[in-house]
Amino acid sequence: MDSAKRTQLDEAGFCVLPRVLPDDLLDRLRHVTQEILENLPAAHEEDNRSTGSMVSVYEHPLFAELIALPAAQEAIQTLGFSTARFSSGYVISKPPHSPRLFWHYDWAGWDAPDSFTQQSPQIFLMYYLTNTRRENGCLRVVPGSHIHDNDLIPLLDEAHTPELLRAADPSRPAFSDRPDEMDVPITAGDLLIGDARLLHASHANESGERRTVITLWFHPDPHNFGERLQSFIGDMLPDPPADWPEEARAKTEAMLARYHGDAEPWPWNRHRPYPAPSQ
Ligand SMILES: O=C(O)CCC(=O)C(=O)O
Repeated sequence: MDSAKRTQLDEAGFCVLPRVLPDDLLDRLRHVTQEILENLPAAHEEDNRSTGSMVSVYEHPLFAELIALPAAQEAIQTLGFSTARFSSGYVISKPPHSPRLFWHYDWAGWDAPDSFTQQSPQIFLMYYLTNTRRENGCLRVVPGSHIHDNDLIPLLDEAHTPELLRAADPSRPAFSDRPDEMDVPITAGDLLIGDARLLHASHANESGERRTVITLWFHPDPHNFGERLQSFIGDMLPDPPADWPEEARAKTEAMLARYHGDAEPWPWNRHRPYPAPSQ
């Protein structure tokens, strides 16, 4: 086990595992994502200036390889988890000269008491397809904000509203500089693993090139979660597309965080309470 990386994930809320993505898969992902992005209607990027394009990974069967990537499961095991199960994912591409991504967290099960324990209910696996740095829109994070209250939390509105997606008002706290933030520049092929409760955002892409990331959401050792949380996660799984080749469907299905019990799911709630309830 890599206890230094695990401690970083637990305490800071993220860690980077170098060279997880094989070069040939990186090349194929660049090619397929480029094709998908070229075919999007022009209005899509205009409506999503802050995030950039957002396309489900169910758009193309190549993503089954990424979802089931053995090297990613090995990386998860080096962090001390026995397994992690998949729920969904997106191709997120910031076009050249696009504004900052707003501060947000990805978790949406805030009614579950499990949301306030050390064990993460959800992690993001981010694969950047180009090297990232401040100038082309690298990730920014507020370390520790996945478990500790942070002054920014009560200042944030609902994430992913049309106004935020269009970056209509850059003076909003969601686009602000934070005293406790840090940059997370990445080398293409590295795997960035983060807690879905972590406050994160990105710099503006001031370069003339696209900056694309594929984000996959996984749930580490979900059998340890309360049943209502397992049921909540089970409820957010889209089925692998019926028109995918059988091999890609089977690969993806085997990774899904299916829940077969009858516990009532926690409701969908994207608002993190502030301060956090005491456990
Ligand atoms: O575009 C990025 O760098 C980050 C994407 C993101 O925030 C997310 O996938 O939740």
